[in-house]
Amino acid sequence: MGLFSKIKNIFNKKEKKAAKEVEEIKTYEKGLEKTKKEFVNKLNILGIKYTKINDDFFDELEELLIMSDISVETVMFMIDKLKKRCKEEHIDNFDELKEVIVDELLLLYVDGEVVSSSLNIKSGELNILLFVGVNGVGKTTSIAKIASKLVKEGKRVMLIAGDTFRAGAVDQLSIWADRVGCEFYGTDSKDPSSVVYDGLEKAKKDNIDVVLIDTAGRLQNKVNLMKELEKINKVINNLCEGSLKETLLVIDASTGQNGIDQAKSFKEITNITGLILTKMDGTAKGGIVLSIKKDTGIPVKFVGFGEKAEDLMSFDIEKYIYGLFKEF
Ligand SMILES: Nc1nc2c(ncn2[C@@H]2O[C@H](COP(=O)(O)OP(=O)(O)OP(=O)(O)O)[C@@H](O)[C@H]2O)c(=O)[nH]1
Ligand SMILES: [Mg+2]
Repeated sequence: MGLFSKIKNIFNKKEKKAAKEVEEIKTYEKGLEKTKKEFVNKLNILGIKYTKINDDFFDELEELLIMSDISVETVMFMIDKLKKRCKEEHIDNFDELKEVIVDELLLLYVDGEVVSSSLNIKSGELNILLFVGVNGVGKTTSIAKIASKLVKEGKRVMLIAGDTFRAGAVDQLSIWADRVGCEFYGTDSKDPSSVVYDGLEKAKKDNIDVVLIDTAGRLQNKVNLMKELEKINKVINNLCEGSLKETLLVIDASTGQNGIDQAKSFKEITNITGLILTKMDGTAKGGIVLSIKKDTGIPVKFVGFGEKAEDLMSFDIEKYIYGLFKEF
C-alpha cells in the first residue's frame, strides 16, 4: 500500500471520530478548492487523455506541474523519479500511476525528514517570534491570529509594533492586541529597533511568555532591509540572549514562484526558521507548498485559508495532501 492510501485510510477513520479534526480537515479542503480545480482536475483530464503512460504523457505532466508553480528544477526531479518508478514497478496505466504521483508529491515535502510545524516555544521563559515579509502579504493579521491561539492556550502574550514606517501600522496592531486580549507595545515616534528595545524591557518586567514582533515590509531595498533586521536582531540578542525562538517569513501563496524567490532572498538576509503561506484560499497556486521546502530548505509552519483567526492553521502535510487529493 502506498503512503497516500495509508493517509486516506487514517483520515477516513478520523472523519468518524474527533469533531475538531473533522473541522480542520474541512478547512483544508475548502481552502484548497481553487488549487484542486486547477491542478487535480487537470491531472484527471490528463488521465482520461492518456490511458497508457508514454513520453507524451510525461511531457504534458511536466507542463502541468510547472504551471502549478512547482519550480522547474523540482519538476524535473519529480518526472525522473516517476519515470524510474514506472519502469521498475511495471506501471503503464494512469490509474496505477495516480497513487505514485501523490506519494511522490508528499515525499517532495517530507524528503526523509520528520518535519515539524509546531512553534519552538518553551514554557517558563521568554519566547520571541519575529515576523518578516514584503508588504501586504499578511504579516500583521498572521501575528494577530497566532497571538489569539497562544492566548487561548493560556499564555501571556505581547505584540510589539516594529513597523514604524507605514502610516497606521502601529494603530492596526494595537487594535488587534485589544481584540485578541493581549499586551501591546508600540509608538511611531521612534525607530523600529528602539521600539523593540523598549517593548522587550516591558515584556521582561511583565513576565510575558511569548512576544510577537511585527516588522515593516516596505523598506526600499535589500540593503536597507538587511540593516534594519540586523539592528533588530542585535537588540534582541543583547537584551534577551537565546530568546529569539523563530523568525517567520510570511509569503502570499498567490504569488507562486515570486514567493519562492522572496524566501530565497530573505534567507540570505536573516535566519528564517519557518514559513507562513497566506491567502491559499484565493489561489490555484496551492502547489507552492510542496516545492517550497525543497527549494528553500525552510519548513512551512502555518497556512492561511481566509481572514478569520481560525483560518490560519498549523501546517499539516497529511491534511494538505488529503484535502487536495481526497477524490483523486
Ligand atoms: N483571503 C485571505 N486574506 C488574507 C489572508 N491572510 C491575510 N489576508 C488579508 O490580507 C490583507 C493584508 O494583510 P496584513 O496583515 O495587513 O499584511 P501585512 O503584511 O502586515 O501588510 P503591510 O503591513 O502593509 O506590510 C488583509 O486584508 C488580510 O485580511 C488569508 O489567508 N486569506
Ligand atoms: Mg503589517
